[in-house]
Amino acid sequence: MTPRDKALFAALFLFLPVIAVGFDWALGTTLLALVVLLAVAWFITLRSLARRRQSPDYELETITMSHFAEKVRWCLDVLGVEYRENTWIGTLGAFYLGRTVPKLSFQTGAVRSSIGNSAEILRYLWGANSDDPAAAFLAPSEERAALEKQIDRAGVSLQIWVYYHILDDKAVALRSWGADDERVPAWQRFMIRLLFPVQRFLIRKSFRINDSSYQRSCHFIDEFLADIDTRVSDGRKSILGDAEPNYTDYAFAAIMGLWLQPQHYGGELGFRSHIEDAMRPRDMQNDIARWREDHPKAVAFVESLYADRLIREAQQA
Ligand SMILES: N[C@@H](CCC(=O)N[C@@H](CS)C(=O)NCC(=O)O)C(=O)O
Repeated sequence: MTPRDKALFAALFLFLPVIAVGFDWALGTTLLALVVLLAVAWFITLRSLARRRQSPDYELETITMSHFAEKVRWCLDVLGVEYRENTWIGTLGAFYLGRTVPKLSFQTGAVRSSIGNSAEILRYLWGANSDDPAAAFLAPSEERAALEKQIDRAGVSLQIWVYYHILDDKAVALRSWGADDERVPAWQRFMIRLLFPVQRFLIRKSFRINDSSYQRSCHFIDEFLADIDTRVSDGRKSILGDAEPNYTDYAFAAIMGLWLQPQHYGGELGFRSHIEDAMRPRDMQNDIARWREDHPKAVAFVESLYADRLIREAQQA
């Protein structure tokens, strides 16, 4: 069963009592409806087992705008494997299904397995492809793992930074969550508009969005950018000084892409709901201008990786 099927069935099971009461069904009719639902769910499970060979190697579950999904997407692109992207609306999956994105699914023997959390996904991709020379950029080391931790922490700080700025602007928040993204199923785009106040409340609470968390996040991002700015100021191709970029460089660019919004953000399959500069709240624009000005080498590093990505994808097309 695909995640979408699972969500649909979960909703149907959840609403069955309401439907039964609404239509004044007798107990027998309600039980019959329940049996039919279970039978259909079973049929879909069997069918998906039989059809497993038709699935692409990898399926990546994402939302419209996710820098952690971008990190994995970029590595899949560099690895050169085939994958399909399933784009969900932002926040619904997290708060109603308890899953985060990115989530990667793949065939393991007779079953399809999946794994969440970008760092673990990259470790899996390395483990599964380590005999392929094209996967060398994914090889982990102590130094890379330490840098990745910092990058991911900056990713969380950026989530707080984004939400601090956009939650009071419904149009921008809805667009960031994918309300205008045609790849997202229409029912999810409808639900996010309906549930907007609830989602906003849940996000505020779970990320503890307030003045001091915003200040702390900005401080961390600033310090981290300053550190990277110094490291790459000698024109190196990789933050850790390797001859070629590795996964930590793509991860850094992907995570910082959230605020830099390079033209090619999301690569071939990613972000399609651009937020124009002028649409961003004024204070957000000010932070961006300040980071750009204070950390020009780090910004140039990200932009050059995105430019290379564009060239590489044009060559592959
Ligand atoms: N540590 C996780 C963080 C993932 C995360 O926070 N993802 C956000 C999007 S950037 C998410 O899942 N949001 C849930 C949703 O919007 O449904 C990772 O590295 O994958």
